[in-house]
Amino acid sequence: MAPKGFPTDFLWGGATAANQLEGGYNEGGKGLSSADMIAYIPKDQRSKELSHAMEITSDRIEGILNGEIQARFPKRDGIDFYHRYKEDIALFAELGFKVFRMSIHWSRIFPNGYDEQPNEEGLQFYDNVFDELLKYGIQPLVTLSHYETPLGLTQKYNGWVDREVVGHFARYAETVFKRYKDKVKYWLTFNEINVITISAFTGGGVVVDRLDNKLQGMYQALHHQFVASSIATKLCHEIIPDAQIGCMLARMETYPNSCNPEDIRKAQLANQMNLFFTDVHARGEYPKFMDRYFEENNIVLQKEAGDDELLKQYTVDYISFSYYMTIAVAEKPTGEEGVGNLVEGSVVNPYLESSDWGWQIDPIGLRVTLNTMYDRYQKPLFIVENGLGAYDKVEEDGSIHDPYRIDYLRKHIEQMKEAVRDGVELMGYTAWGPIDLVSMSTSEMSKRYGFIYVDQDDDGNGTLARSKKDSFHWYKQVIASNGEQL
Ligand code: BGP
Repeated sequence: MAPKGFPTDFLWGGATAANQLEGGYNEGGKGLSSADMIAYIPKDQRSKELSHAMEITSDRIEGILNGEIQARFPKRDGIDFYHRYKEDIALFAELGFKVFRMSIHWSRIFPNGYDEQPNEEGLQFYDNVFDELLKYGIQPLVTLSHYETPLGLTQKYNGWVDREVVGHFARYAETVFKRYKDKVKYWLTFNEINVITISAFTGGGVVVDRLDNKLQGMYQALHHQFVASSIATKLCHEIIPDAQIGCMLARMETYPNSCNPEDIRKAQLANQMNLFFTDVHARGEYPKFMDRYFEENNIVLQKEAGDDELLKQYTVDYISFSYYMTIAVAEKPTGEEGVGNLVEGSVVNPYLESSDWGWQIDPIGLRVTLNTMYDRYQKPLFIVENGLGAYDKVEEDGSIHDPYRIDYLRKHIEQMKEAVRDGVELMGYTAWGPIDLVSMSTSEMSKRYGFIYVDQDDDGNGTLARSKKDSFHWYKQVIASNGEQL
């Protein structure tokens, strides 16, 4: 019989990343990371690219380091979770969270990435955070690398393009597995692993102007991350036998713009190129269709002996992904281009509404995605990011009415429930940015996702005080009713 609702052990919660949440970019012995190199570009000077972090050049890094270019830090480097984690976690507990997704900022533990010894103060900070979560019965779900490659690894090796980084990552993973083995049972290796082929700096600390062949470098860096992910999976199972470790993909379900077979084929290829990443993580081998892509783009991966066996043997326990929107493509696109130039030939889907940032809102697409992925892998799935970035208004009495956010989330959760009825094995759902945090793609504070409002503006001014939005009370009831009261 098809299940009627969510399983009783369904993991409801929220998701964050250290670099957008913590602040304290230079406190407690932390080194700089790729995330700290994101320059702040005011809205009117930005292009329509999804992210201003797309191509970070050597000059830009230099400019940030010598203070000529304004970086996100020190004013916009988070919302001060570093000092306020107790207050924030108490609010998550009030929401009824079963799980809290966060990342360990790698450069808090190994400030340069290649250091021999970890930084005790950084390790202690995460001990404190995990203890606080567990005090309320909230399970931490920890991402090892959320766009946070230590800058030292960029400077020394040009990031993940160099095989040496695999060893440094393995040491970092082993260090945190050993340290937190009694506290953390859910792990993720790389956030949105596919982003490395869109923005090599964001995903892998790779400065592309230092590469002779951009595509070759990006895919080589990716191969190193696949290998590192398998090594981390192996280590995790050895050190924490009762833990589960997964991968993470920015899922971009892509629709053909019409039933013209040319559009259908274009969409199929875009989906293959997106699912390729989870194919390697979950099936343990490169899919055949990538051979042609590599050949046509003169990409020759340098693999070491044993890599293929490693990928095959240490596949992930579950597959997680972020889901914000879908994309439509046409072989011969006309009209306005879809958001972010993420997929070549993208067009605006006339059947869908868009957020203020042009991300097309598609709850049914989430059901489609869940079914597609479960059909393909038959592994448990976990939605670890979903939400609506929106402008919020604080009323004179301090209240914040955000029915648009409730509407977005409600419709997506309804479709999740349908997918569970379709037979999809879904472990949990963590809404992105349960507390307002700094936007990844724009560095804005005003692109808000939270149930909890944070008083900080785009220039980093504000009291940082926390307050509850209407959606806070709504999500609390969703969790308490295990998704029945939407
Ligand atoms: C994902 C990232 C997150 C996050 C989210 C929302 O791609 O994993 O770090 O920020 O997108 O994006 P944005 O902050 O740009 O709205």
